This record gives sequence, structure tokens and C-alpha cells, in this order.
Amino acid sequence: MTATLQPAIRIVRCPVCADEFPWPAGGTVLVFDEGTAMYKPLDVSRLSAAKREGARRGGYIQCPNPAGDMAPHYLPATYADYADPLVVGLVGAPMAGKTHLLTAMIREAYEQGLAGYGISTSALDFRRHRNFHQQFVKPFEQGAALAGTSTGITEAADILLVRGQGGDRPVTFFDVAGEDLQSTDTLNRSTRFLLSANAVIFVHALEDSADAGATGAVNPGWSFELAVERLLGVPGNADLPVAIAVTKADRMRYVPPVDRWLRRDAGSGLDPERIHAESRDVYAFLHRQGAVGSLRPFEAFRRCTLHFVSASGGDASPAGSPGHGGEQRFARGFRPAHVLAPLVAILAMSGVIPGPDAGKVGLP
Ligand SMILES: Nc1nc2c(ncn2[C@@H]2O[C@H](COP(=O)(O)OP(=O)(O)O)[C@@H](O)[C@H]2O)c(=O)[nH]1
Ligand SMILES: [Mg+2]
Ligand SMILES: [Zn+2]
Repeated sequence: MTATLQPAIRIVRCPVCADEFPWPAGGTVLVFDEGTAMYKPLDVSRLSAAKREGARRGGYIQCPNPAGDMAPHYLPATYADYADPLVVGLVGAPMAGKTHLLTAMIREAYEQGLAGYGISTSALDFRRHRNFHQQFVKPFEQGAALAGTSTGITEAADILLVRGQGGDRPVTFFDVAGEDLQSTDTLNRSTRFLLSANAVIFVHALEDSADAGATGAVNPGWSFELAVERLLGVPGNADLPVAIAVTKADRMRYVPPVDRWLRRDAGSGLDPERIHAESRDVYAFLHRQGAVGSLRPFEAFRRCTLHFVSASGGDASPAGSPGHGGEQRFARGFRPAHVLAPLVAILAMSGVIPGPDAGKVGLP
């Protein structure tokens, strides 16, 4: 690449509204003021380089949302510093276990669980990360079952910065309520992220009698099908990297072949043969269960891996005395198992983990 005197204008696709816009090159960033809970403009053009960098790291820009179809939203001021942002969406029925899985996954990534793949993880959006930590990771570590995701969420859950041999890349995760995913309203804002997603994790739950009385069906129903159709409506998306995570696999933790895969830790180094073997086992398992709808992403996309995971390691039970209902807790604590596997596969398929081995992941 040749150096240019004028900085090129970068066209960025906003992960929140999926609009594209020229990234503002101006000398102003927005700084969130905790006192007033408002974003305030800060002129950084006259600051020293070091101070400017500091301000940018903690600063934001407001997305101009050219289509004008969403509430005001903000992106980290450094979002466009990196090439090829990755936007990962989670898809699944209500109560499938999406929020718990995402929490367990992000938590292990921040604990540098991807180090064996040459990847380090930090927060790109500190405020968002702190919120995510307070709202999800902390209660999760304390054994609380997490509250349901409210409908109508359009904001990303967390934006990570992953650094590896494939370069530094922002990774944005979206977690929306399953109800929104099942809505056939094509203009549903909450599912807009499907248009900007460049990787998807489909979440299928192992059912149990405990789910029988639960509020909704935990298995895909329409959510996979509708998401697949929407995703395939975007040109080029047949090559979208996707993973199917069969979660709550702790419910069959002593049953082969589930036991074998659950016990695998993130390990070190990418092993496409192992990912392939696991995918084959999960495929056969879902097929035997007659979970045709859950295998739909495998048929629809060229690159797909399948995994057994457990976010909590066991079922939650009511915290109070019987009959008092109330909060659910993981009484025996939480023990996530194999939760990084779908993420590792996605990172390999999208080039964040580079190399010839990564090129094989997800292919038949
Ligand atoms: N046994 C078991 N239960 C889980 C696991 N993950 C979530 N759950 C339970 O499944 C329910 C739904 O989880 P949640 O993450 O809110 O589902 P979401 O609606 O898809 O986001 C909650 O009651 C959790 O306690 C898991 O890995 N194992
Ligand atoms: Mg949820
Ligand atoms: Zn936007």
C-alpha cells in the first residue's frame, strides 16, 4: 500500500443501525459525562498527541444514521481505527440460553481464554463493557440466573478489541430477545443487526422437564428460519461464517458423545479436524432428535460448525423456599464448559485467527 498525504475517508457500516456513512475525521469527540448522563463534545484538535489519543480512547461519535430510522446511538471514537470490524449476532428462541452463553463467552475471552490462539482481548467501548460487566458478568459469577432480555433492544451487548496475527479487530456482539427474533415484522428494529452481522451463532437448547413449564418454547421454532431467510437476503451472505451452539449440554454431561466435547477446554492452537469431528457428532445428535429446524443454518450456509456448550454447568433452581417463587439461582455455582468453542470457530472462519488451518474450519 502507498502512503497518501490526505487521510482516506473511511466508509463505515454502523453495527447498530446497519447504515453506512463516512467516518467523521473531525477534531471533536463526544465524552460521556457521568454527572449529567449526557454526551458532551470535546475539541481534541489542540490537545497534544498523547492527550488526544487518551480522549479518543474514552470518547464516542454519534452515528448520523442517514436513514433516520433509529434512536440516537454512539460508537467508540476508535471504532474506525481498525479494519474489518466483526459483528456477531446471537439467534435463538426465547429462553434458549443466548444471554447466559454470551456472558460466559465474553467473560472467558476477557480472562484471555483465547491466548492459546494467539489472541488477546480488551474492551473497545469501556462504558458499554462496564455496563455489561455490572449487569451480566458479575451476577453470573455470583451464581444468579440472569434476567430475561427485554424486547426492543437495539444496542450491542459489548464491543471487544481482539488483537491477533490477523490484525486488530473490533468484535461487536448482539443479543436480542428471542421474541423479537420470532417477530415476522421485517422492520423490527431489534433484528436490524442481522443486516450488519458478518457472523452468527445460532443457539439451540437441550430441553429438559424443567423447561416444560417455562414461558416459551426454548427450541428454534421460527427464530432460525426467519433469521436464515433474512440473512440470505443480504448479497454475499451464503459465505457468512455461522456456528450452531447446542447449549445446556450439562443436562447430558454424562452421555456420550456430549461428555467428551464438554470436557474439552479451549486448549491451545486451532485443530480443524477436532472441530470437524465435534460438528459431525452434534449434527448426528440433532438429526437423531429430529431437530430439523435447528440444522437449517447448516444447510443454508457454506461454512458452519456445530458445538456442545454449557454456560452455567447446571440447572438453576428457585432461590427462595418452595412455593415462594422468586429468583432463580445456580446453587452449585456456575461452571461454564466449552463456551469458547463456537467463538473460536467464528474467529477462524472470519480470518481473525489466520492461517491454512483456519481456512479449513467449517468446510465439509
Ligand atoms: N442447565 C442450564 N440452564 C441454562 C444454561 N444457560 C441458561 N440456562 C437457563 O435457561 C434459561 C434461559 O436463559 P437465557 O440466557 O436468559 O435465555 P435467552 O432468552 O435465550 O437469552 C434461564 O432460566 C437459565 O437459567 C445452561 O448452560 N445450562
Ligand atoms: Mg436473553
Ligand atoms: Zn448507526
